[in-house]
Amino acid sequence: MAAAQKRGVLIVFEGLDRSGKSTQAKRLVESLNKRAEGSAVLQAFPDRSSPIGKLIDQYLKKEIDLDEHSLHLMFSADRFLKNQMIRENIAKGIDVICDRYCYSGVAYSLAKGLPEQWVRSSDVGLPKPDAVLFFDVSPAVAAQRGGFGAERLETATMQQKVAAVMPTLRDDSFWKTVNADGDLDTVEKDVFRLYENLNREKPFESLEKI
Ligand code: NYM
Ligand code: MG
Repeated sequence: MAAAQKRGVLIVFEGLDRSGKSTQAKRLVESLNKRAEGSAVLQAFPDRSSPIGKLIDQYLKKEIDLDEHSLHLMFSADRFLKNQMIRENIAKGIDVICDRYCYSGVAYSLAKGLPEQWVRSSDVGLPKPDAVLFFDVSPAVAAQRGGFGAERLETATMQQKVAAVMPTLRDDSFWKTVNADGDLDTVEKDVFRLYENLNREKPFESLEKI
């Protein structure tokens, strides 16, 4: 009898801007696909190409204004549009790597002062990550990596607020800290070590709370 196929894993990269999470999420997917073609997919949130993501993109580029509550729900809805895709891939044994997830959603909205319980509720039911890799970058190193972008929310004040909130969302049962101050190759190796240690035997779950 053939061995039962192992499920894929859901890995989320979270952290502040310029912590290197997008670069490393891309590197992990590339290296997994080099080892076995089609074994991993990358999903950035917001997905700026989806109908909802296009509106979010316009907001971030300051082309349109949006009510903050609506915006929060749009970020959540953008993730739920990928709910089925994530679950199908995991069931097929394909790893899904996300560049940001609901923790960015909650952290940015709490940083803006939206009501906590309300903010934390709209992503309940999403696929639960097997691991959240929190990219911990020191302010000094982040500053060396270049200035802020021109998008909305990319300000020092907002980054400080998000930096204060993000660690409060931490759940040690599945969050892992990545020292993001290192050079690209060192961080890549650290990420890969964490990847290799993930447990594919335990059943895939949905988020019951955030
Ligand atoms: N952002 C991202 C939110 O405010 N809420 C969310 O749910 C998510 C996923 O959008 N400033 C913010 C964080 C970033 C911006 O930037 C998306 P990028 O560079 O595409 O990751
Ligand atoms: Mg960014």
